Amino acid sequence: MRLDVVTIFPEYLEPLNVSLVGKARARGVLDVHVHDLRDWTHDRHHTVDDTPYGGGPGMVMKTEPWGDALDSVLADGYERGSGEPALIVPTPSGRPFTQELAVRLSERPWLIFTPARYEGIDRRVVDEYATRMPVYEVSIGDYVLAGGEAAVLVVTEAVARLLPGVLGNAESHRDDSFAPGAMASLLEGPVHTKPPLWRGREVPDVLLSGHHGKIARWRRDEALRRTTAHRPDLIERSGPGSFDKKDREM
Ligand code: 6GU
Repeated sequence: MRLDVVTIFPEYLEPLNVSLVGKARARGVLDVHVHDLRDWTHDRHHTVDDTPYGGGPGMVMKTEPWGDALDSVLADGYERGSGEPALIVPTPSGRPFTQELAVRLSERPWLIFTPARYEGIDRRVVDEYATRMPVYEVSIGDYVLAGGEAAVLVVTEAVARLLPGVLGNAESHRDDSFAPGAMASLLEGPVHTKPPLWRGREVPDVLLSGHHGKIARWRRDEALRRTTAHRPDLIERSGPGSFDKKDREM
């Protein structure tokens, strides 16, 4: 998969060299290109923003640098046969970024990210590229960041770990919170490892019992307890009866 990021803070994307995403790059699973938006400015001050039409606070990112940057990135990718691009526009007014969207994005060959600073990018830029490729405007949560770069790191990590050959153990995302399947819509419960006794605290007996049926039921009960406490909305959303008492007792 090819990833392009156009930003005024290329150094903000340094974490893409580390850990799981860094390893995916080293293995050739991910081909990452980070670009400085100011490379496509032509004035002495490398201006990327201007005052908003209609008034109001803050500044808006200008059309021309973004247009020239995206044209250049697209030309390079097409030349190299990178496949069909999709544009990912991080914005607090986007659709929620979910595991389902991460899975869909992980199936695409080429993602181009446009993290903005200030009050966002002139709307005409998104409208222009939306005529040429799928555009996903995404928000990573109900809070406001100073810019989209942190969201690019979030989306990239969620997508990269789904790519074949990135996670050591292919089963590792089977039980993820939010993964489809039997535990769908439940958060993962607690986990334990050796030693069996630490500062007077024991690992729950059931986990040492070797009784796989009992272990599976305990894990499901704990997942349900945790979901009820932290995300009651996930239980509501799954519909009445999904997690009633009878079901829980299996
Ligand atoms: Cl993608 N960008 C910004 N600036 N703030 C956010 C966000 C994105 N997602 C949630 N808050």
